[in-house]
Amino acid sequence: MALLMEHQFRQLSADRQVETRPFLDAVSYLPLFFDCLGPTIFAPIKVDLIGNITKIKAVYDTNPGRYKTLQQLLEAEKEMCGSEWPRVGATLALMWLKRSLKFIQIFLQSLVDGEKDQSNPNLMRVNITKGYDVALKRYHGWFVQQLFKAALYAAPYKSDFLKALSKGRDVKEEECLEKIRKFLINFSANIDAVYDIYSRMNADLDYKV
Ligand code: 0SG
Repeated sequence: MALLMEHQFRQLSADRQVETRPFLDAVSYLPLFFDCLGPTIFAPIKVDLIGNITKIKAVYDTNPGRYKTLQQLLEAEKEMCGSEWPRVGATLALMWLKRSLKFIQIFLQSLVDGEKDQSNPNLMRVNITKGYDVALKRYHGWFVQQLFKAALYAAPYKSDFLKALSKGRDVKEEECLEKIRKFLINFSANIDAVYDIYSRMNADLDYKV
């Protein structure tokens, strides 16, 4: 849990604008989240996530003043890229990144809500599947969906996952879940705000990979 709590997302201000720099700082620790699920098998997912973050950061670094908020960044690319937008640059990278973040959000929320397989309460398949169904499934074709189903069986036990999130320390499950609850407050608000930008700007694309 230390992993998440040490790198909290910023509380949004009243206008719900997401500032690019703090957002990038906070998401840069999230690839480690997939190490807690399984460092080897989930390495390709981590690579994909790091690729998204690197791409957004590369665009931001070209003009931090102009791209102070994520909305400004999307608006600038929309203006610059014409008909290719939104399937370009940081707009495309953030479109996929937000889906991975939504997966993490729904998965963790389901854990703290106590959703479980009553006959195997230490498994997390119910929680992981919920995250996947809500955030990603519709964007994956048959092959990737089968990969997901297979990968589900490599997911760790909840107790091992919570221990990994706590950087190897033995912590009580309820204590850990309480910290996740706190982490989710700002995390969820940031993700919801990013989804709202895509919806307002009609920037989301519905194709499958
Ligand atoms: C979901 C399957 C999990 C299986 C894990 C084990 C085996 C791994 C096998 C590899 C499959 C990994 C899944 C990756 C899928 C990616 O194809 C998609 C789409 O990726 C985007 O594609 C890129 O992220 C974009 O990068 S960008 O920064 O340059 O813009 C871009 O390349 C885009 C293509 O765009 S196009 O040119 O077509 O317009 N990525 C995802 O779906 C995110 C994956 C998150 C998975 C999270 C959770 C699963 C957890 C499982 C736990 C049991």
